[in-house]
Amino acid sequence: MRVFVRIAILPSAIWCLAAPNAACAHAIIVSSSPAAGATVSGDAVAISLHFNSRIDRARSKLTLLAPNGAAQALTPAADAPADELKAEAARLSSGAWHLRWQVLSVDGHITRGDIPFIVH
Ligand SMILES: [Cu+2]
Repeated sequence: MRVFVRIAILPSAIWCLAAPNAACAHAIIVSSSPAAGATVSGDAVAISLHFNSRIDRARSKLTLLAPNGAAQALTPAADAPADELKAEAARLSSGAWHLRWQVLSVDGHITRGDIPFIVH
């Protein structure tokens, strides 16, 4: 299982590198459903991304990429815990999908990643 994480370097990131402590708490993904590389059955998928710190949900994005490359924005559920993004995806065709996430953590840093999964 491999999850790619890129950290956007903002001016405050320099401070972050100089002081790698509690002031540097950008959001790293801890676990996800579906997991990277997972195969899921059926055409409806409950999406849940768990991060190591609180995130700013209003400034975070979830995008589903279909097997044909079409992108669809998902609206994160408002009632999820402060360190999770949850969404529902329905009517998924069979094939190779990607879930792209971008989150803003409370320390002001943006992290992003891409979770590939198969709908069977
Ligand atoms: Cu940070």
